[in-house]
Amino acid sequence: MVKKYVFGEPFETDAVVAEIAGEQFGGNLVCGEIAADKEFCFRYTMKDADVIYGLGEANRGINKRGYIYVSNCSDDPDHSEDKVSLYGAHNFIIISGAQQVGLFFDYPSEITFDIGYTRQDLLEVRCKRADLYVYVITGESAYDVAKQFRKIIGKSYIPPKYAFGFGQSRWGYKTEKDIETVVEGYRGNQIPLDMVYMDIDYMQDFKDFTINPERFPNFPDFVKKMQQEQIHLIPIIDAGVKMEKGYDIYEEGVEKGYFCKREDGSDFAAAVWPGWTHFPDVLNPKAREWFGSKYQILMDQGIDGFWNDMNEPAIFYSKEGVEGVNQAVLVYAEELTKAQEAKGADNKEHSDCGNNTASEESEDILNKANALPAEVRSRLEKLQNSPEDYKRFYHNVNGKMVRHDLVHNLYGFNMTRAAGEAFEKIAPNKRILLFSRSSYIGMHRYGGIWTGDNKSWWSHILLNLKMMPSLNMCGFLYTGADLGGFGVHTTRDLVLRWLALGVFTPLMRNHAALGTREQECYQFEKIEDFRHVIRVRYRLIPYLYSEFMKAAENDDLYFKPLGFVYPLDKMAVQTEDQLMLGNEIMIAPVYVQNAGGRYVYLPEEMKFIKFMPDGSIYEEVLPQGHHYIEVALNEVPMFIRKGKCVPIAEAAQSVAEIDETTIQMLGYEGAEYQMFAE
Ligand code: MIG
Repeated sequence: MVKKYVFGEPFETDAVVAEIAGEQFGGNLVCGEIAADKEFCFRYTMKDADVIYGLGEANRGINKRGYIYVSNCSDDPDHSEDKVSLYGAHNFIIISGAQQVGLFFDYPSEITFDIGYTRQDLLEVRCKRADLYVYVITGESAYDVAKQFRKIIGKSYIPPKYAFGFGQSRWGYKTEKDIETVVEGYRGNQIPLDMVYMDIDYMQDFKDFTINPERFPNFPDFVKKMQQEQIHLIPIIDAGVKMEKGYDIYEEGVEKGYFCKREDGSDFAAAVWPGWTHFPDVLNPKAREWFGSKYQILMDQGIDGFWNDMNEPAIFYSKEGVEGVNQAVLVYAEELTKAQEAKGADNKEHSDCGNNTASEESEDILNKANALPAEVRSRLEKLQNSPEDYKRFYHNVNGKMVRHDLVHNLYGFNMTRAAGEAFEKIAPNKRILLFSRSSYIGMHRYGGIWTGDNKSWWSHILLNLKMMPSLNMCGFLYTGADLGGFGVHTTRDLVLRWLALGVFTPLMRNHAALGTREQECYQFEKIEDFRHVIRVRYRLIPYLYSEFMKAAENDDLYFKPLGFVYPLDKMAVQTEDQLMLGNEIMIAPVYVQNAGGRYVYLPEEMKFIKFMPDGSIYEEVLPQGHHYIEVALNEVPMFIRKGKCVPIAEAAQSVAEIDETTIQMLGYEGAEYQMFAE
């Protein structure tokens, strides 16, 4: 059952699509209590056995207990354990214990989930303004509650089938040649591949929807040539539109008033990759339609997939911010001059008697002046994504000016919605690949997400795994992380182990940051190991695609925590490093360096499967309980649930080349599998 409570004057976020009559809150809740005065606060005392699920793309565990999380879409590339905000804002939690209660706080600005951080047994959700909708969902189980929530937020986005293939990306591919090298590296080594991603360097001066003509002299031909090799090129689109005379999108946006504005009505300027930019006002339906229509420029050149970046929106600095620092620099410069003058004076004063020591006072000034670069640097750093800047611009929402910080968490959602809504018009019968960095619940209807700038750390394999079911609860099915790790140098074993998890995530993409060690699969020794792992993905695609489609169609989860399937099994509920996938399998990747295997917990008897490097499949029935499984670096493990089976095809070089007539069933004898019928 779903109840919708209205507090104050909520902003219509369009997260929920079901028509539910809102009620004024009468003071009674199925669990916990609400104080809504000027500020809003939900409070609930957690019982020992309560598990708190949800929050989508958030740090830490599947069970969110024991920390604090703040929905405040942030461009922060350091996903260390202490971080409370990442790129998304997914304000849905499930309290699962004696009662099963889902809570969705539909509030587009900063909101805090203190889940046993301040006080170990206290769950507190608070935000500054008591203007929001709170949806309260009760059900039989956490799984049931999640599915009810998914029903009210509308169907999840479905990508084209090729997007279930493997993709290679790297910040730093600049030219046709760079991309051809990648394709040769894969095709030449018979490693399957369906997509190459184009990061910001394909653009002319980082201008959205442009192509650098020197690097890509005939782009449509190049796209075609790639398509003949079954490779889809996926360009990045950034939120900021470069301010440059003669750039049509900039000029049109200014003329039509489609950029975010300052209080005085002038267009707000922020520096991002292209230098000074304006942000399209994607919360204004007209501007959204306009910005979305621009994707056609690239679609007309053969492009059928995009990734949207920098849409928190990320800001390096604003005009106002720089002025602030300029002021500081001036003050310091003045101090520096004074100090030098003082030193000069001292020198003069003392030179007669041969004493060169500066007076204490001037020494003090000198020390201050010497500290200038560091201090200015830190001030400059503070300009990045500064909360002050988010108060400096406005959206035009149905004629009303709404200050950005009050709706901050909706920007990435609406940028992606701009594209998604446009695709429905431009190519109504075609699925276009689309995923975004920043998001709010509701965006799951228009695109997927990737989890942003992780690092080549072992702990981030596990973080990737834990985020997946939480994202599914919030509607995001087409998701995945930068495999091999984005930031810092990776290692061969890390890439292999991470790929063995990526084999199962709908979005399977290797991506790395500029300046880091090259991590394409052909860069390492014993390429055959990489070939094998990626081939396993392609063998599984008929199954993974079928389960994805079923989940999308039925508002179901593709990835589930074990506790959703075995809620009465305490051990299963506590398992944070294994996942259920679809209806048939459980995954348990290895995420520890130098480990030759790992411990797993089987809530029931299962068939342990290993895809062996020689192409054979190892099968062993294991009873319910704890086991240590050996898994070599070049093997891919998974488990098939008792009495079930999954379809496995022969591997292929691309999704289009998978031969469905080669499908065989793997698993328990006599079991049947129902393939999703298109
Ligand atoms: O400020 O486009 O998360 O995937 O490679 C960095 C360059 C901008 C951040 C994205 C990352 C991408 C990078 N971008």
